[in-house]
Amino acid sequence: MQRGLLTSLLLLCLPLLAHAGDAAVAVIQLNQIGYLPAAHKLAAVPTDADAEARFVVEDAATGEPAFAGELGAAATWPPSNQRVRIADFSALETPGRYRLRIRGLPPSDEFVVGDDAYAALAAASLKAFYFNRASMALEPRYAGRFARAAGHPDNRVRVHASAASEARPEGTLLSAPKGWYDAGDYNKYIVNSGISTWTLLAAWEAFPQVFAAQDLGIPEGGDGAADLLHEAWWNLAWMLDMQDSADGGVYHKLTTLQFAGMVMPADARAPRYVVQKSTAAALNFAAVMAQASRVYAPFDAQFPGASQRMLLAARAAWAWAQSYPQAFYRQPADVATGTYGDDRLDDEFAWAATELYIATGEDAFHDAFAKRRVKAGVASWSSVGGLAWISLAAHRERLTPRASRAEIEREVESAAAALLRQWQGSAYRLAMREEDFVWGSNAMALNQAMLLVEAYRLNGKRDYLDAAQSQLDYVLGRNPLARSYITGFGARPPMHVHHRVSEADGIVDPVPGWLAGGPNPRQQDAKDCSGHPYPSKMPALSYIDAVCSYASNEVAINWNAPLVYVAAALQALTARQGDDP
Ligand code: G3I
Ligand code: 9MR
Repeated sequence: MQRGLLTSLLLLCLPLLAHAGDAAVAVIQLNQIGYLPAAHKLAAVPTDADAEARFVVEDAATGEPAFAGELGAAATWPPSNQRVRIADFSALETPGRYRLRIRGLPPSDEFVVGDDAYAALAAASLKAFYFNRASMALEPRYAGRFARAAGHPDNRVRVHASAASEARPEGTLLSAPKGWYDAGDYNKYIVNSGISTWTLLAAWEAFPQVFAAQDLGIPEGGDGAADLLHEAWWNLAWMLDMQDSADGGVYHKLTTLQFAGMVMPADARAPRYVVQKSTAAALNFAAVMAQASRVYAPFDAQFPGASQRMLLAARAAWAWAQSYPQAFYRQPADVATGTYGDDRLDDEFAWAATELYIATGEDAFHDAFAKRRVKAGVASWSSVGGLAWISLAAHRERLTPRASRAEIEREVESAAAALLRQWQGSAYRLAMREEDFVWGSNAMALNQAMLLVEAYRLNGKRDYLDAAQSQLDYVLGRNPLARSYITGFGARPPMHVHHRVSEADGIVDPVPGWLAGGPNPRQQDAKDCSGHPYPSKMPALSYIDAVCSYASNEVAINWNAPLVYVAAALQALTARQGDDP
């Protein structure tokens, strides 16, 4: 109790100190869930605290010391302009519940070392997608206290003027139900659905054993296909309806004209529209449908005809994009919701071509990929070239001779090696640099982790896995704000995410399993957050746990997907230390 109070007081002071440019806050920062026994285990200790160099890890119940060590040298981390020292207790492998102690500081949060340290996280971060389903009531037996009425049937959606065609003039009614709400808002955007769905299916392809063992408690499943495949199908079914069968084009989004208020889905009844067909939407759609066609191929009994239908849909969207390579999304004057606009589409062309190449084995698609000359790198909704390379790496043993296995390995490894160097050179032992603190910076950390995991799967070099572990530690508490950024997980999770359901449902706790967007020094929401000023302009401190803060505290499907991936990857790979990855 006393310790809790002291820690809370220190945490309250933290933003003030940070704002004042003071470097130190006397709180030991570590992953507030814990670690797998074989994991790399680091804590960060701000230095100006009058701390000793020696640290002890003790059993949380008995206080018996389990491990002791010396802190590393102090160094400055530019994103928060703080000096920290690192405690490395990787050698502590005995399962248990622990805390870390340093004389002069309050003891750390408690954490576990255990064989299934991330099983609950991997499940909850995926269950979050179920909680964001459109067009379906969430029943208590699946949703527990987060049960809610259905919203957005989306079976009478209007064709917006920007999307009108001869066969479907403005005002035509279409049906495009299901799918996931994008984020804290209730709209559905093809571009962002693309990378989100792809990342989940890539996680399934890489770590099927983790997902096969999951029972998410969703309405579907138990039929020999992993719950992940059923969850992803909810969104794929919607995406398929976003394609105009007359020409293969794909609408950019399904949306209201304005963002809804902070109300429950069933109370958000403004008319919905499909808006402008775009090249970006067609290519994201083509990539995901091609990938899904191969993922679902062995499950034709559970998803009859789906695999074949998705491949045809992918080809049609690809063909449309060849005819309209520059149909960039332009937000119509009467539409104010998310844009997901992107005028650089080399990476989208390369990604779609790659997924079609892997699905069909047709060399023409490989040529279309190679022509775009995209590099491997950390992915985001607007930058998807790295996804092409990850897919090539995952399937490198089965490609046609047109693809160079050596080139694929070199490309992925060299992109990850840059991240590894950043991790090694960082005071906080993180790959994140100042410029990485964009809108959704926490997902940047996890997309970096994903690339590191991919390199580890190629080269088996342990550092890459350790660096990925560090990135997960960051979102779970080894950060200068000493907080977990995942709802329902860790000692100090976000409580006021910009998520309409969490705000409107009358339940104190937010819907669990969601990653908050994270620190973002551009603070684009400052005008809407006058009651909750940002504590600092420093990149890694520019965060507020306030519902007004859509630029630092929203949740989104494309941010949760790499969390699912990384939690599953560490669960699968760390447990097998010593084996070939
Ligand atoms: O274009 C510049 C780029 O040149 C520069 O390198 C970069 C550096 O920060 O900034 C770039 O633009 C940013 C853009 O994202 C691309 O990363 C904008 O400043 C930034 O405002 C923009 O933020 C996007 C935000 O919507 C506002 O449009 C986020 O990436 C995107 O995740 C977010 O998505 C929203 C949806 O629109 C609506 N639903 C919720 C969802 C999550 O907040
Ligand atoms: O709630 C909206 C959120 O989902 C979006 O990510 C964000 C940026 O597009 O916009 C939010 O809506 C805000 C709008 O942009 C400005 N006025 C306040 C709205 C939040 O209540």
